[in-house]
Amino acid sequence: NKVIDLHIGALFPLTGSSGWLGGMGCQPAIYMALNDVNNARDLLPGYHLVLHYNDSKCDPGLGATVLYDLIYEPPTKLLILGGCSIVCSTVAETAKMYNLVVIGYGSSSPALSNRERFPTFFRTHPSATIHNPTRIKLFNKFGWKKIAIILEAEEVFISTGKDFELKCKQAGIEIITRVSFLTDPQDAVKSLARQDARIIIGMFYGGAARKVMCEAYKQGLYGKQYVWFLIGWYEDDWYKPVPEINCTEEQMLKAVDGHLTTEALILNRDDRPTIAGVTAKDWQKMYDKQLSKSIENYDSKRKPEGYLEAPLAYDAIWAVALALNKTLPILEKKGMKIESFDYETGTVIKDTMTDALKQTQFLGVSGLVAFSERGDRVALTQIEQMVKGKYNLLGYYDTQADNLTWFNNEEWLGGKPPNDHTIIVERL
Ligand code: ABU
Repeated sequence: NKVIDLHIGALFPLTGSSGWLGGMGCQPAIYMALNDVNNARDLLPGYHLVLHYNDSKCDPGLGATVLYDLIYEPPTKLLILGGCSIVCSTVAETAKMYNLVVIGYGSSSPALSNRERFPTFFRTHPSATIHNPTRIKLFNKFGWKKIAIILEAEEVFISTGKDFELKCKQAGIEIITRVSFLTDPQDAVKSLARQDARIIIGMFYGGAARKVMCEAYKQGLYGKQYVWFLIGWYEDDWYKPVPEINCTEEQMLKAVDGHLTTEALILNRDDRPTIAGVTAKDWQKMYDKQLSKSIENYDSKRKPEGYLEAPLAYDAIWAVALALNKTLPILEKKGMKIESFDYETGTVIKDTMTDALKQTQFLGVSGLVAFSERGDRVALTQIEQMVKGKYNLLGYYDTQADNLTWFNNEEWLGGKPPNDHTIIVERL
């Protein structure tokens, strides 16, 4: 029997100088998954998934061009995979007009949970709101009541910041200032210094993080009186200066010393076999091997961006394959075939696919994959601290059970956690 190709379009943020360039780590995981689903005997019998992709550089403008090329260059794509949030928003808003379902493997923006704006969008990546209860748990643990926020003016961080402020208000925590910047954080960091900010939440992409922390060094916002909370999905050596950063490695190391990070735990933690047929730990070993084959001169000590999110990318393909598999008999009953999908008249196929995705549930390498009405994943968060350029694990937080597992590994430059404001000691 003839095997029919089903075509999937993908945008990978592979190169560029800003945003999240996680395509490097996620693309090999997606090819692993394609290989596995195409070889799974009972899945999509008679069909073969084929990927067509291009580099979005995590740039929304370029992302739109890549999307139009994927749409208008034959063959017709059945759905689209998207990476970073700022590209995914553009892609998901446009794709719905072509009856295209979009699956985000690397998009954390809470704004993407808006079903009215993004009715055909699903993601395996947890929403960035997942960090906020963890941050508040830590403020309470260390007695911090006055918090400052600095964010890159992108929807992903603005919407995470809004959720954070709301949760702080509910917890009786004061936001003493919220500053944002487009490209140059100099004025925003100055403003933090003027407001006597001590506990500072930073929400930005890795490239901007380098600029902010270099500026923090210049303005003296580092050391024993300050605690920075940053996002945990940057590469381990993200703080190392690049040509556009005007700080030395030594200065950057001083600025980032002691900062805390929060991040969703993305690899399944128990020893049950996952959809990959192996435990998540074994899958990780297979993925590590795949990386050394896919990336030229791969240095296993220097993980590519997107390494952390690779399980989400792998599971995204399985979610697609399982959902498509579910649509086949439904479409058959209606006298339709999935390969007859086209952008103008594809409403029934698109609706059948979105319904199938909503019902799709499986144990992926990233844990339980299920798409709630709002499309969000639930996950544990992990808290780390950078000491002398290396991240140490401090603990885990389970938001749903309100359970903080803490290893007492934190190190404070002043021997104890700093105060959240200047304490004025009056002399008699
Ligand atoms: N963990 C990567 C998230 C990147 C993004 O939301 O754009």
